[in-house]
Formats: sequence, C-alpha cells, structure tokens
Amino acid sequence: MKKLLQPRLLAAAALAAGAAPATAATPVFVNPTTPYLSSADIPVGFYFGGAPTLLDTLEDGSLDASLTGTHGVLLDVGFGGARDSVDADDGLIDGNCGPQTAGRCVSWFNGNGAEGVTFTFVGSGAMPTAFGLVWTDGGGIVTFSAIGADGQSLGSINASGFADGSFGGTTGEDRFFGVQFAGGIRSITITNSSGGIEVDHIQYGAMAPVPEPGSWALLAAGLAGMAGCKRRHTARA
Ligand SMILES: [Ca+2]
Ligand SMILES: [Ca+2]
Ligand SMILES: [Ca+2]
Repeated sequence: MKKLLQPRLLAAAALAAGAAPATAATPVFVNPTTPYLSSADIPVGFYFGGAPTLLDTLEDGSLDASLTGTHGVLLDVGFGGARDSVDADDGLIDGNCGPQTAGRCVSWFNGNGAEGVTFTFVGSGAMPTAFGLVWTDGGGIVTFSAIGADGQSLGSINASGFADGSFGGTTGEDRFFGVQFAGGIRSITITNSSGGIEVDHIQYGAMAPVPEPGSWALLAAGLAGMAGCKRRHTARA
C-alpha cells in the first residue's frame, strides 16, 4: 500500500503545483544504469505490488508457454560456446554466470545483434502492462522498443556505454530494460548495433493503476485540505 500511495501523493503535489500528471496513454520506459544481478534488482515500483506475474530465468531449459521468442535460440547446457546468464542464476552472485561456473546459466542468444530478439505475450487473459528483460551481452548501441495491444508502436529507447566487450559470462554490464503502458503491451524487442546479443530474465506483470481524472481532483483537494490543517495547527502553536 505504501508503494501505491507515495506516487499518488507525489502526483497530487505535482498537480497542485500546476504540472500535468502521467496518463494511461503514455508509455514509460525504464533502463537503470546499475547492474541487474538478481531479481532483487527489478526497479522499485515497476510492478504493482512489487513482483512480476512471470519471471522466466530460463533455467528450466524452456521459454514459458505464455511467451514466444523470435530470432535466436535458447542457450542451454548443450551449447558449446560461452553463455551469459543473470549472475544469481547459478545460485551465487559472484560476477559470473556462464559455462565456466556451476549451474546451468541458461539465456537467450542471437548471433545477429542488429536483428535482435522479440518476446510476444501469447497467454490467456489480459496483456501485461509492465514488460521487461535483462540484456546480458552484446555491443554498440542497445535499442529497446515495444508494441502495444493494438499493434501500435509504443516507442523505443537507446542506451550505450556499458558493454564490457567480454562474452565470458561477466555480469557487471547486465542491465534491465522495461516498459509500462496501461493500454497493454503485446511484445518487446531488443537489438544492439555490434556483434551478437544475449538476454535473460524475461518478465511481465501489471503496473500500478492510473487514477481516474476524478481521483486526481479528490487527491489534490485532500492534499490542499491537509496543508490547510497544518497551517491552522501551526498558527495555534
Ligand atoms: Ca553467479
Ligand atoms: Ca538465466
Ligand atoms: Ca554480460
């Protein structure tokens, strides 16, 4: 409840100050600049209630049935080359998760980074309103984009400067990319401009509900009332 109330109060404060609140029609892209080493590094507030509906580490050797992956392949234990999984997937956050470490360290790989990889929601029920993954290897400029429930583009973001140039399973470069959109997200795509691309921890869930316009007015009025009470209390003191 605390996580839900805080953004509402902040938004109400912004509204009182004359700023426009976020609307359901505005996709929000998230790309932290710190490493994603385990699910504990999912950005705070990205999912309503704090946790995704699905978090696929790929460690069971398959992609969840509610998703399809286009371009590339699942890199399981049989893959002879380097794999680059999220650090904690071998049970130990130690700066590495690949064939040279204990555990499976499964990920998803496409040797053509410019073609990239796309994950599409094909499950039953409502489409996700928060959808993300973790980039674990590649090079150049990374581009993350999304398609909405009606097939429309939700836009994209670019990021660069964090790739370490190693394909040996190192994890300090690994980054979360995600998008929130109240209208529903059908698919996400990630590419990079140099070499191959590898990703892991494909995940989705629900974003926090966006208050209706009437709720904004009530919240703003409530905030103004609280400020008035504080002023009167201060005047009596
Ligand atoms: Ca590890
Ligand atoms: Ca993994
Ligand atoms: Ca890596």
